[in-house]
Amino acid sequence: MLTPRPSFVAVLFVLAGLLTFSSCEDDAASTSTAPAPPPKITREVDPNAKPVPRFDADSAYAFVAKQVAFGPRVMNTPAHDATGDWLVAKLKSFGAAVEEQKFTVPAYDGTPLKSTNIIGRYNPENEYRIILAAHWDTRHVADQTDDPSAVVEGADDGASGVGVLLEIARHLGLSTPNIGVDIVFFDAEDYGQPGEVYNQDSWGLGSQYYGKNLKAPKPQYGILLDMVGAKNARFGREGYSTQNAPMLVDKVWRLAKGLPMSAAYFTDEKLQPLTDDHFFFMRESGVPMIDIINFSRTNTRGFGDHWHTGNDGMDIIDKNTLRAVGQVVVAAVYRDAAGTF
Ligand code: AHN
Ligand code: ZN
Repeated sequence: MLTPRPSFVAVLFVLAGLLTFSSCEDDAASTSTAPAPPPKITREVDPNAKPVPRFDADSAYAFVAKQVAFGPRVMNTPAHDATGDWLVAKLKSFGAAVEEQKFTVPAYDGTPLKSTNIIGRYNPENEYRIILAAHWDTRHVADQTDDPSAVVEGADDGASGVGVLLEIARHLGLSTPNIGVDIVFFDAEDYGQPGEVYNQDSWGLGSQYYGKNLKAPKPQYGILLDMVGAKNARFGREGYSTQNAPMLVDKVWRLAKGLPMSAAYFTDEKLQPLTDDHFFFMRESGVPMIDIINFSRTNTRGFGDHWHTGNDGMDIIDKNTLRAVGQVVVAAVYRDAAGTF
């Protein structure tokens, strides 16, 4: 099929391709590999940009405690649904345009999971946007402990990331930066199959659904927060993040190292790829997303002793950890809006 000069037909194909790319956001089906990322939009320095707010860790802590007080946010339970209603109301009160993306997906065991991704959008029409995400559901089994009576409260695993993002949403409402920001609470992340077989796709059902159904204007990149509240947490550089968005990881970690409240928490430890919502969101949408997640080889059990046990309650949450993460993320958002990220 190679010709010395481009044939008329080849030129037509190129033109058709250009037209397709300029007029149609939904080109995912045309490729067998990952869908194309959104077109890069160049950033300019804005001397009148809003200053970076001071992240209030007391406020974030209260948002975490409130979620935990509802009880475990396990799929298909009243506590889950009541928490969802509260999250929607909070995002609305912080001035976001709120969408409840409802869907039902079968779990690994066939259970239909009534799921809701909760999205709060700022500047919903803005072409340049970013996504900040965390999962809001709680694991249904404490499968990392032998104690049969253990219940996962999910203070760190779930509520911490949502609490940090609610505090960021509060600031976005008070002083909205000049970029689009999508705050997304993924549902049905933590209903993955327990036991010996590793069923990767049984995890992250909400992020899989959100990525598959992502509409324009698509975000340029994303930041996922998962388990960002435990005392002495450490955030290494997670494998899928580094593979897919090395520059973004560098920027965020460099930013963290310049902030006194954050520096010690963000390490240069290279982590293995971890199955989490960012992996599924990237796979389905083609939009790069990094994961800020408490994982280290120096933790006794990777994610920490409390992970998927009966010990994931408020007593392991430390405001200093919430602040360490929250201040980095809020700075990334406002600096990006200022053209200085
Ligand atoms: C797995 O355990 C396969 N991935 C970790 C993702 C996760 C679970 N995050 C919170 N809970
Ligand atoms: Zn979990």
